[in-house]
Amino acid sequence: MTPMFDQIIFDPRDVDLSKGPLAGHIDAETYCLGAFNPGMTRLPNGNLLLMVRIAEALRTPIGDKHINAIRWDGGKYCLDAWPLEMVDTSDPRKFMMRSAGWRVMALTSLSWLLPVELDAAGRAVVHVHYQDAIAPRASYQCYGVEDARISRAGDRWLMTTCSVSPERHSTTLYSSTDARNWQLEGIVLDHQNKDMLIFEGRIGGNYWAQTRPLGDLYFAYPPGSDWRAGPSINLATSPDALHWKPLDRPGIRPHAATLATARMGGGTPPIPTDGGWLTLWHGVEPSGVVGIYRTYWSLLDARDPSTIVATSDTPLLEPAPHLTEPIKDLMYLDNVVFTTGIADAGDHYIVASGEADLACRITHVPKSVFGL
Ligand code: MAN
Repeated sequence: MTPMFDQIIFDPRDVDLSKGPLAGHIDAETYCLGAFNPGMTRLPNGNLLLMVRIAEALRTPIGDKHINAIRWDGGKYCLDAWPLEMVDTSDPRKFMMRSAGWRVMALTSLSWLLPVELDAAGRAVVHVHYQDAIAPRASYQCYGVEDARISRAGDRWLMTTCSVSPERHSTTLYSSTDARNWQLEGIVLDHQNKDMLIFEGRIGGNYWAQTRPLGDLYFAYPPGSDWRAGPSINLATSPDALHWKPLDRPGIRPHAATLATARMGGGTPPIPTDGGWLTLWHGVEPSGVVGIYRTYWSLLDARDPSTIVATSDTPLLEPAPHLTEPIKDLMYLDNVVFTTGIADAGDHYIVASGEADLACRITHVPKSVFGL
């Protein structure tokens, strides 16, 4: 596929942290590690809204044989100092505690959400709404709010985010009647759930969502099975978007025939099309510390989204080093494209992704790619 438009639209150089929610709260210099993984929706004025994940990190996290992490603490922010000998810092996004009997980590940055308004075509930034930034507000988000996904649901908007804390790593919901002022509705999926996408439309009166429970224990499919055990995209339904019942049937699963999608998770909220629900998702090929993230697509049956009507094993989007070339000095990992938003634009879709956990990438994809 040759996209009609494929560019980095917003990156850390565009972020003014002195206008952000942490400004003045931390007695240490911070910088923008990444401005990425943007949720996206169309605003009432026709423009596009990106909810950009700003990962704000300490300029000098290590000192005096300790590594520091930022934490929200009831309206204030504080630094926690961990002795270096206690931690493993090989993943640039996090550090792992060595002594725990299971995997325990802390983050090298704290994320919050910055509303960035684009023009209707998604080609240029129109305004950055610092005053409407979303920062942690509850103890279950004390390590940050990440990876917004926005769905239009009738006359309101629903936004899922990943909330990070020692209490749990959960999915939280925000709602809005104008996509500008967001109300925190609380946790909707418990520990080890992120990448929750609410369908843009109801089925049988219910809300539907793709979910992605994440653990480190899975049961093997029998030898010769089409499927590979591991993180997959499941489905859930809800009468009110707050209380969710997992669907008994599986959703999108890793195929045994390829390692390219050995791990997977939802990307964009499923949107209705003539061919069924269009969903973009990420597949991860194990490689190095983080893996190679690519974007794939599927069309799901309009009345039974557990049935896949069409899909392709050719990636829709791959990491694009040529796009991040001008900001390569800011890169701290590579081989990641993480698609998080989609908007209809007539003969094509505008697709929003995080590139390399660093910047926001906008790609225009002709509908014909999906047979639409
Ligand atoms: C993973 C990555 C990070 C993220 C943490 C916590 O390690 O997706 O970017 O901060 O999970 O959600």
